[in-house]
Amino acid sequence: MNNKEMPTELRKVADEFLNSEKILEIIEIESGHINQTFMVVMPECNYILQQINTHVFNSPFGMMHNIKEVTEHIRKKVIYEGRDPNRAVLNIVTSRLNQDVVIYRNKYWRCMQYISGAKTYDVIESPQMFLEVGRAVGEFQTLLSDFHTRILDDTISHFHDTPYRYERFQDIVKLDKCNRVKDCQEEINFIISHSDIFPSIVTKLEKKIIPQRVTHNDTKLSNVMIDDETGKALCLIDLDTVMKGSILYDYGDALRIGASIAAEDEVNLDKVKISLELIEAFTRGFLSEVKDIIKPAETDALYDGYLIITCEIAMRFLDDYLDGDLYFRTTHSTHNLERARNQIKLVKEIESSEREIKALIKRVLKELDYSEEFLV
Ligand code: GN1
Ligand code: MG
Repeated sequence: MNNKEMPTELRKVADEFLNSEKILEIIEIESGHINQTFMVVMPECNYILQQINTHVFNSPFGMMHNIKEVTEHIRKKVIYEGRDPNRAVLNIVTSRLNQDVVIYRNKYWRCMQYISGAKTYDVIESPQMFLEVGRAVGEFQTLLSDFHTRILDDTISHFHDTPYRYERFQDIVKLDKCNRVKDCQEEINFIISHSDIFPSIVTKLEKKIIPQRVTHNDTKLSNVMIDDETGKALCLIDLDTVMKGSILYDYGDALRIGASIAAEDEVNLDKVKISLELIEAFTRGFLSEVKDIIKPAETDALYDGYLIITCEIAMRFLDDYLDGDLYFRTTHSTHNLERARNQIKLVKEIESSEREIKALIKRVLKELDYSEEFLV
């Protein structure tokens, strides 16, 4: 829509952050399952205007506090390293009144710079591209390894607390408020049959076998900006869920989408397959960046991260289907069920390649000269 066609609400909000006179166009971007996103096209550069979904993020100020703190920390480091802070980190645009969030008619909005000459992808195009993504996910961990988790709000509590989510899932199944259990008993049984694997990461965190870190928690491929010219991954975006967590979920979530040949809602399950070549490329990029910070107890459990997060997301899609599609944005009534089936197929693929995946992780660790304690 051009400046004249723009709804008054959008124009008013844009005007709080930018000079709306100069706006050439506002385009709605369909990507992302939670917030509503618009690209604001201006003569010099573009911006992202987002309406925050406060049903999901009930503390928008806490969320923005996390994003501000984390991006500030990364910005200082990339400047020190001589890199361009406009491309190597997400940049928040504040309002005329210097606020990170503008509230207009009870809706919460925020604005960010769009990195020009770069974009995100929904499906990976080559192993080299995925190696780059692995580097970006690993680098994010390394840049934040000296950032204290206590500074951050728990934006969504129990976000990757898989056993907690399983408890809620069982309640939703029992309630069956939309009478949909009958459509997906097989899928429900699949989740139940995998529930024994759910606690392993949170238990290790609780027992301090693995460390709590500042993690991204939503490392899906479409949250990584890739430079059009160089093909290099520039930075991670969508920092809404940055909070304390385990590196294992970040590793696994990136593979969940990036190493799958098909899109997350592909309904032809024959197409839903994992690529060992892609897993290896990502693992190489990731492990090359985290070498100085990762612990043997973490590299030992990388496979578990991949399996558990994929199962967790399958459960979350199924949960939302049973709950009447209140959480994830959907385009049709069976969308969440289709996503759940897709993710369940991925879980089966991951399980049948367990030996190969574990072997390739070891191979990469060796190739990158990780010390003996990582190789036993
Ligand atoms: C949601 O907003 P988006 O699309 O980046 C979700 C993630 C899921 C993902 C599945 C806050 O991410 O946890 O992994 O969908 N974000 C939230 O595609 O729940
Ligand atoms: Mg998100």
